[in-house]
Amino acid sequence: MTSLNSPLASNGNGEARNDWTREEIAALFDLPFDDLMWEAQGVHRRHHAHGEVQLCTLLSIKTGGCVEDCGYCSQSKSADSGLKATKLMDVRAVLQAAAEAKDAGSKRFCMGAAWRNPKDRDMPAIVEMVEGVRQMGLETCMTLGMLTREQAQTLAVAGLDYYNHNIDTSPENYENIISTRTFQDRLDTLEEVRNAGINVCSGGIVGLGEARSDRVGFIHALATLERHPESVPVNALVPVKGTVLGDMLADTPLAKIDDIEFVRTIAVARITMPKSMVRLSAGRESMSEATQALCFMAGANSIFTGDKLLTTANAGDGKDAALFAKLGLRPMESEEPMRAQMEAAE
Ligand code: SAM
Ligand code: DTB
Ligand code: SF4
Repeated sequence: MTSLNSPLASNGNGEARNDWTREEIAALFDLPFDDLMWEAQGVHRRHHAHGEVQLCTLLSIKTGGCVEDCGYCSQSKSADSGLKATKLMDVRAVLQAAAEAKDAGSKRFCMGAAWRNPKDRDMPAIVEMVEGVRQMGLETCMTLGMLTREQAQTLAVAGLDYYNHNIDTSPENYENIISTRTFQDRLDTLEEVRNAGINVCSGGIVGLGEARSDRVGFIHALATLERHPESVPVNALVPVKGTVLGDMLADTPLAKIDDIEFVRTIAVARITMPKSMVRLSAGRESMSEATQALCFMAGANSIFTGDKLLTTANAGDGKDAALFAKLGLRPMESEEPMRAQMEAAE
């Protein structure tokens, strides 16, 4: 078992470790729950302003009709979810939605497209969206599928702050969830994003019917990247009728991820990637306040706000405001100055 006195999360000089072994990560998952939470809280308080939660807003700028076959996704052509496919949104409509998100207190605006990869003819509109949202003083994030080197560089020049590209699950479970691309394809795009100088947002989904060892493998893959992703979204599967995994969950309700196991995953992400923002992402709508509170205690410090994620429902601003008041949480002002302060104090 991992010693609780060891400098688990850093290599002793304040740098985040990227030499985690699977055994070490499995040992964290195996800790008694209170030891795991204690350790995660300690790491969280050493590296972040505790009690502050970053608010991000999602917008689906191109919905449905996706040629990929991700087993969880309502937007895949292979799913029978009844979702109507749309074209890429008009730039002005995107900027209008961003302005509304800003008025609601959001600091990051994440734009998602149901593409395997963007076509070069889409890039001018994408660039206009990034530039326009940035001019409003919001942090920008895009998730558009796989990128070529040139596309990553175009987004970097446009000033894109973050690119979201999830590895989703362990390398060995990947082909059970998605057959139209490989785990290595994901890593290749992450490398292009990193090399272009864009901040990396990469995480995954739990509750796909995966084994604990897959959750270990998922965190291990992220925590051993040369540089940890700046943002790590952890999604709980939102079961959508007509998708392979949504239907699986409807048929076998016992396959639903246990709440405590979900909290453990957040805690292990926090400990192994101490400086990253860990986002409690999809799945909050059906999560109790108590489970969400445990996720924040385990080190989650970012959420998606608003009534809608991309195509499914989210908890909503009213519920979140009430939860923040109950828990004494505060919306984070902006991540960058906060990170600089924490690093200066280390
Ligand atoms: N097409 C792009 C891609 O796959 O990278 C961007 C959009 S995709 C919807 C972004 C991420 O949302 C996925 O990688 C997955 O982690 C998450 N996601 C999609 N559907 C979900 C669901 N039903 N429940 C939980 N997370 C989901
Ligand atoms: C991420 O990890 N989760 C977000 C964002 N990145 C793009 C998407 C969640 C989607 C949930 C299902 C839906 O609304 O379609
Ligand atoms: Fe397409 Fe992304 Fe959905 Fe996969 S997760 S089907 S790539 S939109």
